[in-house]
Amino acid sequence: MMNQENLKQAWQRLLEYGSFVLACHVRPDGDTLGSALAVAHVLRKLGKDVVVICEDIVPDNYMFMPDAETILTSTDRRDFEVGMLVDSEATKRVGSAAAALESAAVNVCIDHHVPNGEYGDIRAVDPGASATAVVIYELFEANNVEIDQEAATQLMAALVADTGGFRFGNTNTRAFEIAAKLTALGADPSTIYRSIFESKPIKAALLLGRALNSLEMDDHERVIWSGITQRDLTELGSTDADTDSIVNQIGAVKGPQVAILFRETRPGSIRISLRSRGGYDVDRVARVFGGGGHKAAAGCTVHASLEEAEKMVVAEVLKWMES
Ligand SMILES: [Mn+2]
Repeated sequence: MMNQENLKQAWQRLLEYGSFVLACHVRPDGDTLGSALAVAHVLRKLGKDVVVICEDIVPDNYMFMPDAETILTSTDRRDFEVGMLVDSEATKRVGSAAAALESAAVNVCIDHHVPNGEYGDIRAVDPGASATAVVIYELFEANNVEIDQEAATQLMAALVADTGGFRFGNTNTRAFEIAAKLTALGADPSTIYRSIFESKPIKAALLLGRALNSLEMDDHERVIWSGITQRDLTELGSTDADTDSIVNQIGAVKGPQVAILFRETRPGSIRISLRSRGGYDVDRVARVFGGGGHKAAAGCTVHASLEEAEKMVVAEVLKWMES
């Protein structure tokens, strides 16, 4: 947890300014969206001029969050006093929103990823936090900022999303304590959970069906994987966003240590998502193919046919396992 004095200083410095641009990262998740919305909501209530930018369209399952419809995909304005990165630590993660951020007089970073750099004149970064929403909650609490039902819902959605509904390895006592407080402030865990995780379009469910139908495992059942072709997407009228949670479903099979989803994003280009359990490091495997991520979740892109990509990556995983 960040030191109270630093949280107080950071917030007091922010309040000196009047106009803010907040940038969510590309391929947005619930944490970047809910966290940015909560900061925007609170600042607007204080009479500030706030714009939230997310280059990619907000996924349907996050549209229930209060103020989600106010998020813009871009802005031509270059007159913001403050530019804020929310849930990322480098402007290259926010696409075209970087220009508005870089033109701002003051740069701010609120994040929970392990820092690679030192972006921002004002920083609230805590790698020990389950979500950026935790850092923001603590920022509000340290400064006696009123968290209304809207802000509580935005923060709770962010926390639920980043912890996979309090199931992932990043779930800790702070996450539960803050969730309890947000619930007391009016966030409804059941509605939030259902909106995020149980609001799949039928085409996404059918796509998951295809992926589960074509599951494969190596002879020793250490790795499990499946592939989705362009044809699968076209036939079901699905988009890439419909593939997002499939790898977690593959990883729900008992036995294998590593689950992989191969997605043909266009002919000859395969995007690969890897998940592991039992401490096996898939980041190392993703790096071999120019990608990366975390120990338990990583990704990369391979230029090959779907079949070739499956062979190469599974072989690499098995090689690491045997070494
Ligand atoms: Mn996050």
